[in-house]
Amino acid sequence: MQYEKYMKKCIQLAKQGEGNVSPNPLVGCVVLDKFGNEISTGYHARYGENHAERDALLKLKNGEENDGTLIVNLEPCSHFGKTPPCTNLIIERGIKKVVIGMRDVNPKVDGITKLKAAGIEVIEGILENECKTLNEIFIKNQTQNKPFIAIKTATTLDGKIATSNGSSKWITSEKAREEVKKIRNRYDAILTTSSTIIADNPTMEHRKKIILDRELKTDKNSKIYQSGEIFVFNKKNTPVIENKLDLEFIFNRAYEQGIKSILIESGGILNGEALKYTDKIYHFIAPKITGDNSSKSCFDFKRITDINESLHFRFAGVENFEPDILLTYYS
Ligand code: AOF
Ligand code: ZN
Repeated sequence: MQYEKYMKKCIQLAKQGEGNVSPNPLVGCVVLDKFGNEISTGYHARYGENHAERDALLKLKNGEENDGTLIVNLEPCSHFGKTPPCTNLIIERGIKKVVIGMRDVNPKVDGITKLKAAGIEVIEGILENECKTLNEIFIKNQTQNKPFIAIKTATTLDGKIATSNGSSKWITSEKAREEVKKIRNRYDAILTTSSTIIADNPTMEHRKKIILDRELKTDKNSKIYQSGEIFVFNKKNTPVIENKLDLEFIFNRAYEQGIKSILIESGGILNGEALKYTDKIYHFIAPKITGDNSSKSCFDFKRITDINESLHFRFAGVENFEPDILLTYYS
């Protein structure tokens, strides 16, 4: 289909907003003139700033968009939020056709009806699955009022994240670790535990860091505390259930504080506990084997005796970061 290549471009443009638009969605836009020539592009760059459609249209000053087509990965908004409705500007500028990737899940938005009422042709559902994946965080937030939770782990072929004495640097290669930085940027906060801080003293460069430290055992001089905004959960400010900090409470509290997505980067015990809240798993695998039964596993939570009782996940993709791979799963 002729519009797919432009929708792909919208998705690419939208990704330029990663790390800056939360809690808003990632949105990109392409404008074609009445002959089908691309005349402008735009994207939502930062929370509170222009939406993608407005960004693309305001770059045009001579009316060349008149009778043109606007392609956008999300249904244009029709409400007054931080910015005025995009539908109004689209109508004012004489756009004839609007091509949309997915409908907006925000109940305040009903742009399609408004556009159609103004006589604009609307085509929906172009690369809809890709558009939904792009905004999986926004969709979960809007439909469930909960943060999107992901786990990142990096293991050997035998599923180990460290040897029995805790040695873990480095399992994966430089290339894979560079990718981890990109993944982190898509999330509002990273989350780790006192055990990981004490064992590895990681920096985990990020804007926001959630630290689970039940007994307040971590040294405030640890590298993780030296940058970013820090949120510490401990037994004084968090309910404890069976000797563990209540994860649901932590996720809800984080959400109230504007953290709409969390990337967990910790050990097998927390990973195991967090699984039931987890939406997505990023699993890097290095072609190495520790061969030691007492090495630490990436998900360490219960002993299953019947293989049919294993938890099941939905395969989402595999990428090559030679010599390592990244497997992605949804729960
Ligand atoms: C965006 N960027 O490019 C589009 C959005 O408070 P506001 O005015 O920024 O409105 C946010 C809502 O607008 C958002 O929840 C979504 O439903 C809709 N569309 N949002 O941030 C965009 N097109
Ligand atoms: Zn808008």
